[in-house]
Amino acid sequence: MLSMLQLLRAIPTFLILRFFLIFGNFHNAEARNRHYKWEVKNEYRSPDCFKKLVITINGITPGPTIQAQEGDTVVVQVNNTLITENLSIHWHEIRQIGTPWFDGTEGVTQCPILPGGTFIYQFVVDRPGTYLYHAQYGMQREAGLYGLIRVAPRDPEPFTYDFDRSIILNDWYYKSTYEQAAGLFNCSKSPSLSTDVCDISKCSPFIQTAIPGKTYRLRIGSK
Ligand SMILES: *[C@@H]1O[C@H](CO)[C@@H](O)[C@H](O)[C@H]1NC(C)=O
Ligand SMILES: *[C@@H]1O[C@H](CO)[C@@H](O)[C@H](O)[C@H]1NC(C)=O
Ligand SMILES: *[C@@H]1O[C@H](CO)[C@@H](O)[C@H](O)[C@H]1NC(C)=O
Ligand SMILES: [Cu+2]
Repeated sequence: MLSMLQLLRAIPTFLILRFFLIFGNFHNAEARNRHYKWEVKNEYRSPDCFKKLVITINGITPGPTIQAQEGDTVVVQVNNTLITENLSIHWHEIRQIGTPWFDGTEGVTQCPILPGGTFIYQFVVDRPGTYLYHAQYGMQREAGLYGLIRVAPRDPEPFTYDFDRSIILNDWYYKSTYEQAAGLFNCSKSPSLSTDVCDISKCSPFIQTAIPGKTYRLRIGSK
């Protein structure tokens, strides 16, 4: 008797679940808006054991990965919480058809986002693939202000894999980017992986483990 009652109670839940499953599938076929809220600020980080002032988005560098599907509209509210620096963000290889003012080229297609200011970028990702976004102001990109945009295709992918991994290549200096800017991308100022600057026994560089027999998709971002 009790189990019958539980079954009856479960029916509405089941129906609601079904409804969402159907609704979810239906929704997937349509272009959607992908909303992001970012807070950009200066913080201390030591990704390879060397502590330095970096620029984070919502506390992390590289910044959050934007996930969307072909044809979706990406909406990113960017709050500039840097104390003294202007800011703008470029969405690399996104064509900005009909929205050139969201391309992020500071001083050309937009005024910079002033310290304490907010700007909402809104653009369509019309082609599937993996893209980069990065700061387009000063050397903020080298200070950590960059990340990935993953745009899934509408049609199923023609290949299968067990894991989907991303690697972004970016310049990284131990001197602050303000000092570094004086020598303008002077490579002889970049660090080596010697133990005097980085104790590898305590803090290794990035390692990607792999399980034998599994297929990995690697998305590599660089510019
Ligand atoms: C960004 O700034 C707007 C306007 O000042 C504010 O409403 C919002 O809460 C801020 N968002 C974040 C993530 O700090
Ligand atoms: C920030 O941008 C404003 C408007 O373009 C400009 O007047 C100001 O000089 C810039 N500030 C810095 C520190 O570059
Ligand atoms: C690059 O940095 C090195 C070492 O600090 C310095 O000797 C050299 O003059 C710099 N080159 C330029 C073009 O600034
Ligand atoms: Cu770019």
